[in-house]
Amino acid sequence: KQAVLATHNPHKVTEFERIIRTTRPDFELLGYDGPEPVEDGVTFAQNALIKARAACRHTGLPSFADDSGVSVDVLGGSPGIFSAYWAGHKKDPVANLNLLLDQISDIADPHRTAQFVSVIALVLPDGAEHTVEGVWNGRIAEAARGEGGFGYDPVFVPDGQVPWAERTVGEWTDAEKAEASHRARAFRALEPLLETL
Ligand code: ITT
Repeated sequence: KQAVLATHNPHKVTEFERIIRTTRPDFELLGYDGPEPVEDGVTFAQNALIKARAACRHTGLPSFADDSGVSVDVLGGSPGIFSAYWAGHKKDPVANLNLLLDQISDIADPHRTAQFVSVIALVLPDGAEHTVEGVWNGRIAEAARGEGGFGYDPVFVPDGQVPWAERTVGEWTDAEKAEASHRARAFRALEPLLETL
């Protein structure tokens, strides 16, 4: 069984490989370096579908894509679908998370709630389309910590940790993140559909 993973983000490839390996070692993820469509949707689901459709059209194979980001409650859900380019036209993860820290610098801890969101779209050559969503609740830290993961991981503190030993995702291991993340949650929801490929 195989499907194309339509992303140009190598971190997403590594994370999906790890997520899949634990429950579906037989499943083969094919890379994608075809044309990148314009992501002009207004929701995670629309953008995920745009990417998955383009890959399916280009390869003729079942294709899935992840559109994801961080939604901060006190910012009304921003950066959301604009997470990759929050600080400008160039994808600059450090500038992005510094801008976010700046924007909520006067907000105290209990109000720094946020979600990591991943929507995965699966598009099949016969035209069938599916989307699934994974949400990971947490808070934005006061400062960046840790070198792991990518993007906003150094400033995201997932809920459910022991209060005196809370770590940002940047301080988690790759294996820990692959168990708990928004991406893992979305993928688990997609798994029954992969059975039908
Ligand atoms: P593709 O569109 O090619 O998949 P991309 O990185 O541009 O790659 P998105 O448009 O979905 O993907 O943007 C996702 C952004 O959201 C990403 O660049 C990060 O800034 C943030 N993000 C998503 N998942 C994350 C995670 O697991 N940890 C930290 N930040 C994340």
